[in-house]
Amino acid sequence: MDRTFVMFKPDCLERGLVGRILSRFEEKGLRLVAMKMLRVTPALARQHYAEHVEKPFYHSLEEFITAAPVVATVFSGPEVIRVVRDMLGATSGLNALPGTIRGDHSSSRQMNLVHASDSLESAKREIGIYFTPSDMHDWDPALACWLQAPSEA
Ligand code: FUP
Repeated sequence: MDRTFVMFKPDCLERGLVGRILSRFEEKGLRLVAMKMLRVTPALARQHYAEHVEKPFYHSLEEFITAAPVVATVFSGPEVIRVVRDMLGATSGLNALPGTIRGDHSSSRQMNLVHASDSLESAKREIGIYFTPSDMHDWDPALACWLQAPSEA
């Protein structure tokens, strides 16, 4: 099963939305396999957002992502990288469709509540930044047999 890195950003904590949004992933049937709370430092922000460091919005993005703690998680599930990105919606909450997490709760391009990996390669890279292999807890929920047919596995 694939894994994806999902981070509840400072606005999510400040607005008290972590529980509600985490529940949406649980209700979808995704499996939580790692979770930790931390404060992103400027150095960690530069590592996480390496592809954006030279962009004009980077300074503001770094200030935002370091402004309060985050909750870093890993979820597993079938096609989980695409499924979580679809659940988040477009990057800007103003463009994200109603029914998506950002569409329902965000009106901002920067304060878009949750980050999720956009490819297998970035999932591996981002999980490696925040977690060690011993932080991962693969487990088989008793209800798994009611989430997918055996033929789909
Ligand atoms: P996403 O993959 O949806 O998280 O979005 P991007 O990788 O394109 O952007 C990374 C983060 O930079 C986003 F969470 C929002 C932020 N951002 C800005 O603050 N301003 C911009 O103009 C574009 C992105």
